[in-house]
Order: sequence, then C-alpha cells, then structure tokens
Amino acid sequence: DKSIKAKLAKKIPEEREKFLGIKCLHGDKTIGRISVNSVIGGMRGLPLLFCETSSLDKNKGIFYRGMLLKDVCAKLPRVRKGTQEGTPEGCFYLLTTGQMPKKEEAEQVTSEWVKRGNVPRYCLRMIDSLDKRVHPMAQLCAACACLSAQSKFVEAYNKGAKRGVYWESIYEDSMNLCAMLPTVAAAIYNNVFKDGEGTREISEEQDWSGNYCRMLGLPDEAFIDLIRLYMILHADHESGNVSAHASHLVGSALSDPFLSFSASMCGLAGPLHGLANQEVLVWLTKLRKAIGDEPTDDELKKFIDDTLKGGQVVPGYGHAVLRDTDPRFILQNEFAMKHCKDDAGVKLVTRLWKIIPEVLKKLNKVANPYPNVDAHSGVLLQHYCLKELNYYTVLFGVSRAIGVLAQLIWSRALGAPIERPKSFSSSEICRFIKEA
Ligand code: FAM
Repeated sequence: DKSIKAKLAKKIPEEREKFLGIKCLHGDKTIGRISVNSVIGGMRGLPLLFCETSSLDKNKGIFYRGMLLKDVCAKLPRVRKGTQEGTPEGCFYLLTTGQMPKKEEAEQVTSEWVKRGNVPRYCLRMIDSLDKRVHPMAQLCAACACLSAQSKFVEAYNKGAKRGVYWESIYEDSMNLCAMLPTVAAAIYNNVFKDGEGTREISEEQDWSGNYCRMLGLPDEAFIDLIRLYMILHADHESGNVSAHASHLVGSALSDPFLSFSASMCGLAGPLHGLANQEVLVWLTKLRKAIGDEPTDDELKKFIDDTLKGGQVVPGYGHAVLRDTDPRFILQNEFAMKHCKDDAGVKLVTRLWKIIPEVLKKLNKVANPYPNVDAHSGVLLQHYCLKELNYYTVLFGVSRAIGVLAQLIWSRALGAPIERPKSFSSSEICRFIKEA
C-alpha cells in the first residue's frame, strides 16, 4: 500500500512513543526564558511551539522535513509528462510522512485528490449566493466552514471514537479538504471576476494544479508549472505564523479540520500576513508610472529613497526570521529566468534585487535588507494574466492548506492538548517587575 495513510499507520505509533518518552523523562526541563517583552510583544521568537513539518534557519533558509526547500523542489517527482516542477501533492506526502515520495507515491496522492475533489452542492450554492462585494478571502473562510458538514472527524467523535484514532478521520478530512479547495477557490474567482463563468468539473487527466488552473480559465502549461511551484513554496513556514498557529489553536479544541482551516484563512486575510504580495505590486505599479519600465539605477535609488522618506517601508524586503535573500524569492526568480526573462516586471524585480539592499543597508537598522517571497510572486502571476490582486491571498491560502493540514494530522496523532496559555494584567506585570 503506497498511500499516506498506510505510511502514517506505521509511523505514528513509533513517534507517539518517542513523544511520550520525552514528556515523561524530560517534561520539566527548560528551553527558554519568558521576558516581559515576550508577554507584551506578541511572543516574537519565543521558543514555545512544536513543529515537525518545517523549520527556518535565519542564515540557511527554509527546510521541509529537514531538507532545504531548493532540494525539495529539485527532488519532488515530476508527475505529468512535460512538466518541469514537482507537485504540491508530492509536497503534502513529504510533509505528512517525513519522506520524499517516489513517483508512484506522489501520483497516488494526485489520483486520490481527483477522486475526492467533488464539492457538495450546498457549498457551491452558498458560494454562489454571496455578493461580489464579499472579499474573496471572506468567501473562502465561509466556504471552508460550511464544508464542516462533511467532516468524518465529527462523525467519528460523535460515535465515541477513542483519542488514539482521531488522526485517522482528521487525515480523511484533510485529504478531502485539499482535494476540494481548487474547485472552491476557482468558483470564488469566477463568481467575483468572471460573472460566474468557467467549469467546476475535475478532470482525471490533470493533477491538482492543472485542474485549478483549468477552472480559473488559465490552462497554459507554463502557468500550471508556476502554480505547482507557487503551491510548494507557500505551503509551510513552521507553526508560529498566524495562519499555521490559528489552525493549530482552533484544532486543539477538537474543532474539525474544515473549521480549523477556515480560522487559519481568517488570519491569512490580514494585511500583516497574506496581503504583502499585493502591496509589492501596488508599489511597482507606482514606480513604473513615475519613472517608466527601464529607469536608470539613479532613478530607481531616488524612488526607493522617496518611499523611505515618505515614512513607508519597501514592500517585499526584510523578514522577521531570515537574514539573507528568501529562498522562495530565488526559486521564483529561477523560474522567471527560464520562462519569461524578458517580461518588463520580471526584469525590474531582478534589477531591484541588487539595488534595494544597497539602499536599505545604509539605514543601519534593517535586520534583513534582502527580498522575501512576496517581492516576486506578483509579477509572475501578472505575466500569466492572473491580474486580480484581490484574489492573490486565496492562492496563498490554497497552498497553505498543504502545510497546516499536515501539521494538524500530526497534532492529533501525537495527542496535542488544548492550548491554554496564562495571561496577566498590566498591574500583575508591574508586580513581577518590582519583585524581580
Ligand atoms: N523597508 C524599510 N524599512 C524596513 C524594512 C523595509 N523593507 N524592513 C525593516 N525595516 C525597518 C523596520 O521598519 C524597523 O524600523 P523602526 O525601528 O524604525 O521601526 C527596522 O527596520 C528594524 O526592523 P527589522 O527587525 O528589520 O524587521 P522586523 O522583524 O521588525 O519586521 C518585516 C519584518 C517583514 C515586517 C519588515 O521587514 C517589513 O516591514 N518589510 C516590508 C513589508 C513586507 O515585505 N512584508 C512581508 C513579509 C513576508 F515575509 C511575509 O511574512 N509575508
């Protein structure tokens, strides 16, 4: 049996034992200190969470299951003929099982997602009933919450399932949700931007990304490859970011994966999280309007200076953890160099990669003057005619499902308890300070 479920059924008892061993033998050892800043400063950097699927190293970059993201991209099996990228389905296999899938294993996830992809009519009717003014992200949150009626976990829980088998129905729900997301997300796109046109039928000839692009009305092969890459790059980013933490927190109350993912998307919709790529495009558009498509280096530097003098940050640059160019930026740029290096937006983004860090370094305060993932994605989507900025976060959301659902399966597999940190009032904090 090549399925993820068979792999997990073998691996989970071993991991559970290891986990319990750590808890019993070392549960009271200390990992870090909690400062007042941690309590009032958004818990930034506090070593507080558990995450098996991915990790960040400030200098080395992003790892999925201990493997550098660029190696993940290079090694994921190519499933469709002629494709140059691995599949997000293979990435889900890697994140859940911890092993790089063989070609047949990645293919099996693809065919399972094709089989599980039909969205129930009540959900599509709900999406169709929404006014176009409802933001695509709000529609995505609503649609995923509505799918909770499908939950196998709720069914199992109501029948009195034991904790030890929760992961099995969480796995079923996660697979079903991943499978349905392209249809849900494309229906939202077509309703809001294309007057409800477009197909909702999943084709067995296509993989997950191919079906998504077809349903978006953008079936170009190179674009499908871009979406495969995009989905892999945005999938997972440890468990402390808002979208991953929201789904973990809500899932810890034993809310089902549809509700947990809906909560995750409510967080991704915020301008400090999933909206930054949009801001990059707005900034680039202003830049091109002000100084044209082929400005001189000096004109670029002046435009960047003016942005900073206006009290704004340069969008797409800097990172809370990474201290070098974001590997996701580099991988997108490599894609762009292969497929569309003459695109005016791509050329500009590539030139700015050299120029913006020089300017930011001079400020002497920016911890990371190099580009992050958001500095690149917008111009690539524009190149392939996905032009509606308001939709970009939905694309990010579809991708993020892969990481947060892989994390959710493991949270239930390892019996992670309900989250309940202690809170303090300002006067209690003042008392601590006096006593310290
Ligand atoms: N342009 C101008 N100034 C910047 C800057 C940028 N791109 N990035 C950081 N700084 C400033 C920052 O505002 C702060 O200044 P003050 O002390 O005057 O407040 C100083 O440099 C130190 O900040 P930091 O320690 O380097 O960054 P933080 O960890 O506080 O914040 C970011 C990280 C990403 C929020 C920040 O770099 C930023 O605002 N970047 C631009 C917006 C952006 O691209 N966001 C998307 C991030 C992306 F990775 C994601 O999560 N989706």
